[in-house]
Amino acid sequence: FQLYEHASTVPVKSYDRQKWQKGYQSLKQEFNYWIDDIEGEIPPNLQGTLFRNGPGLLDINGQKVHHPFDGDGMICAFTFTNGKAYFQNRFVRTKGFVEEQKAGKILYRGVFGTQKPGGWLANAFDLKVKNIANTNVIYWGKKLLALWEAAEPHRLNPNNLATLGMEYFDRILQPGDAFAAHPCIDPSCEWDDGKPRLVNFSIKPALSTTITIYELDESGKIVQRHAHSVPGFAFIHDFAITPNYCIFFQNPVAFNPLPFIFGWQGAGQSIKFNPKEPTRIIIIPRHANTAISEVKILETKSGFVFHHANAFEQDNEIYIDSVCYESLPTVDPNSDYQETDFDALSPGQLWRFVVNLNEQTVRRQMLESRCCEFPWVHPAKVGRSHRYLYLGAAHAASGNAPLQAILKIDQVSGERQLWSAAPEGFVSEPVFVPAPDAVNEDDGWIMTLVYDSAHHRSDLVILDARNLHQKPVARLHLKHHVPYGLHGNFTPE
Ligand code: 3ON
Ligand code: FE
Repeated sequence: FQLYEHASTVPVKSYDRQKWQKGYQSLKQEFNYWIDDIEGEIPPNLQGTLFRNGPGLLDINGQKVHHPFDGDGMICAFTFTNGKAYFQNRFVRTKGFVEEQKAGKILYRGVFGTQKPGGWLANAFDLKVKNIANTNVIYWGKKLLALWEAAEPHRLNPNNLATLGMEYFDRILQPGDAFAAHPCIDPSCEWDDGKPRLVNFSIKPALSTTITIYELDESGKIVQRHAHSVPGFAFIHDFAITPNYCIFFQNPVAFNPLPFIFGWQGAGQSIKFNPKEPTRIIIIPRHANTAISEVKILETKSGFVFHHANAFEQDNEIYIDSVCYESLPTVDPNSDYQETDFDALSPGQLWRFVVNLNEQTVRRQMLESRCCEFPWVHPAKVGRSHRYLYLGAAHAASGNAPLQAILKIDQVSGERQLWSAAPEGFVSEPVFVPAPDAVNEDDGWIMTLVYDSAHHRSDLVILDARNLHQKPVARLHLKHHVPYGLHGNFTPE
């Protein structure tokens, strides 16, 4: 009996690393077809398209990229009409993609350590960047835009995903300018008669960093742009908005450009996280004509933050919910990402920060200790207080592990719901799609692309967001796998 009890306390892994690895094979083919292998039923009132982006190529003609974040962007589109779904995937025809496919070899260094063949001498002093358009995709102002934070957006045809060229928004962006991969849509901008606006930023890091904010109206026109300089180097992947503010977390990092310049490693690998230093919370007013128009910078301890779930203003304070890591490991030039030792890394955990601008203080509190990433809220709650949060999460309640489950957090009742695809399934970002006749905040669906390692194929899983404990509303089996991706958005049009 004792033996049995002992055995049951030995943690059993919910995943097998070799099975997880297979989700990082390139998908070289481009498809378009009606999905005919469906479990459950696609809700007939679900109309629109889910676009999502991510690295589609993890190698160039057999030469591996050093990290998935260096992989060429491939867009997937799932179009829903009258209970049926059409699938398409297509690579963004970036300049680098086209050149490398023609050459059959790596021609560009990647930010996360991909090197041209030939050792450091072949890479030294080559500081060109390849705009890989792999991080997000969004339909705004009748334009479908593929985003990568270090360069310009690519514009795509929303019907067949063909690449139309680079987007400069009536020349407000200049060649070489960046446009981040994490726009926020303010559902109702009080400075624009309550119409929605897309708010995004760009980062130009140096000894001090320039943060530029862009606001685009419904027609896709940039109607506001303002730039601010903040002290120190900054690597900022995401931000959050409220009706009055843009909020950035400046993670404590140091950047040493020499190993990058001399060809030893990528620029992203030359960033070192310094856990002893505080995180700076940068608060930039969205509207210059507000009473409080100056930039405020406060300090806290946060570890490293990639993604924010949401922010809102309440009782003269600003609330920000973010996924934080205790430390950020540098991508080692000699390591293989497919050999990741999950147990050796710190998990992402959800924290709430409360900023009091009058008192210049920051309070913080952990909301969820389970390993999680890719937070989402109802699109109408962006910048407003939300009740529900959806995240990709680990199957197990503690420890660091690949994302195999979808977690719903009810911030009013404290209830948690978990839908798990373990042991064979690995999930991606949960996109929340409001139901057309919605009354409550969770009336809608969660869509997530799940890699099924048992069949080496991916499924689009549609969950009823009101109750993740029910079996999925529908499970759409693709004819092939889709490599683990990054971000996307649903558009009802
Ligand atoms: O000076 C430079 C400033 C800058 C903007 C430094 C720099 C070259 C590193 C840089 C470029 C940054 C880029 C291109 C960042 C790209 C990030 C990216 C493609 C993805 C980030 C994803 C983040 C997360 C947390 C993903 C998690 C995924 C999972 C848990 C599951 O697979
Ligand atoms: Fe991101």
